[in-house]
Amino acid sequence: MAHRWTNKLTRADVTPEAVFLNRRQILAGLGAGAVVGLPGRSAAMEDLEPNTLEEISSYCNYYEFGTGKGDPKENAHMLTTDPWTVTIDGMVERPGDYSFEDIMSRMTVEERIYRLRCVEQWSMVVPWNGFELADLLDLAGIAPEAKYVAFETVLRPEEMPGVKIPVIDWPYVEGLRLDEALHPLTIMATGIYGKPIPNQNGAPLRLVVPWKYGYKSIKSVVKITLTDSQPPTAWNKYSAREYGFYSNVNPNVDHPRWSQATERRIGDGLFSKRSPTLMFNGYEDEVASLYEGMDLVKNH
Ligand SMILES: Nc1nc2c(c(=O)[nH]1)N[C@H]1C(S)=C(S)[C@@H](COP(=O)(O)O)O[C@H]1N2
Ligand SMILES: [Mo]
Repeated sequence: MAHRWTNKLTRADVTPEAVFLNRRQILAGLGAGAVVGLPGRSAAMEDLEPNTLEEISSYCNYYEFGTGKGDPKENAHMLTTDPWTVTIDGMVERPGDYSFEDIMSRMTVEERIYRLRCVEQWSMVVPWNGFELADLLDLAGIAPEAKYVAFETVLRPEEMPGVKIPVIDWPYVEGLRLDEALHPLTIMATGIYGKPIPNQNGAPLRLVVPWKYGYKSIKSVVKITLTDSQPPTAWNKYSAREYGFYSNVNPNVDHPRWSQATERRIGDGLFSKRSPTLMFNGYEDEVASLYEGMDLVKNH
């Protein structure tokens, strides 16, 4: 397909998790000084050392299962993810209900290792398995008048104990401009470390937009609507002053209540050195052109 992009951050094959755990232990044993001296390891590569599946699936934000970081792991087993249907409607040629099996049978799943930067100043690195959102939208055929893509998470109060509390105006909704949605970095993830995505991470399929704050990556998607007007987003409805539509990772634009200049990597320990946050979460070369001429303070 024309929009195929060679991901320089991705290994060709899924490396078994055990290899990574082993490598981490070896690196920990050598100490930081020795790591820097290892041949063939650039600083950027070191930074993209994936977190363990245990870390990724234990420290989660999925408020439908509770607001504590450990709540989703505790409660998300209640979510029924099979059967699963994604409704694709609005400005498309072939609106309808697409079953998860049907989608999977038509997609090529590949691995993408992305840094996830949460607005709460933590980050982790996740080896996702997924496919480009553009390929999913191609199934339905984008109508020429479409300008935005709206997403919706499943809402099942009987399976989601967290929705009893109206933290968010449920269901959780998100939106992207069409060019952001079609960017080859934007994926629908269906797995982590080559296994089906854990429920607490958004099973059976979730959006991942690596240059935006984590909350743009909406979980357990049941509805995708192509539209010509900017869609509402869950956190913008909660507080428009704090959470804009774009939500691009930007170390120069602080959240009104805290700085976004640095981040703490999950797994490094609470007292480890914080790292500087990178513009567009390190994906500046790939995505800066989408925002040329835009005021990124106003359009935060
Ligand atoms: N439906 C839904 N999607 C969601 C959230 C949520 O509470 N509900 N939290 C978001 C936030 S704030 C972050 S940081 C990421 C976290 O993804 P992870 O838990 O898989 O790391 O999911 C995002 N997607
Ligand atoms: Mo987040």
